[in-house]
Amino acid sequence: MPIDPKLPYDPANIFARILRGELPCARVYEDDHALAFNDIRPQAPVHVLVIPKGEYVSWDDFTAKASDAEIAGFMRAVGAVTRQLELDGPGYRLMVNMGGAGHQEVPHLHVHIFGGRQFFQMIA
Ligand code: DGP
Repeated sequence: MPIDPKLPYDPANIFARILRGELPCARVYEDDHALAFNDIRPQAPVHVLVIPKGEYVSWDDFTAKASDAEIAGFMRAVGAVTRQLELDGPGYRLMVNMGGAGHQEVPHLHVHIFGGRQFFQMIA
């Protein structure tokens, strides 16, 4: 069910609970700015989600409200995950779903990293 990206941050959302250690995850990477873990419904041989540690509903919320340091730290973390997984050689795909039309389901910003296979031109 897609979310309404204009709703206030819900601290009970699944990724908030993973961040607080209340729910388990298959952790791939963590630093001061971000946590990365395997997607529970993988759509590629590698399917990792990277989430910021701050409380941001969506990409829109994050880019409007996060500090430059948070944004830089998060972007660097996404890059670090891809290199740790050795995806930088073969290449990979990043995706962010934003709000209802983007079919975002979890109301805490997450970047999808897809890898481990060849991707093709994406239209929808
Ligand atoms: P999106 O549609 O962009 O909001 O993607 C949400 C993703 O989150 C989807 O690929 C499945 C994944 N997901 C949902 N619940 C959980 C969970 O409890 N654990 C993990 N690891 N992934 C989850």
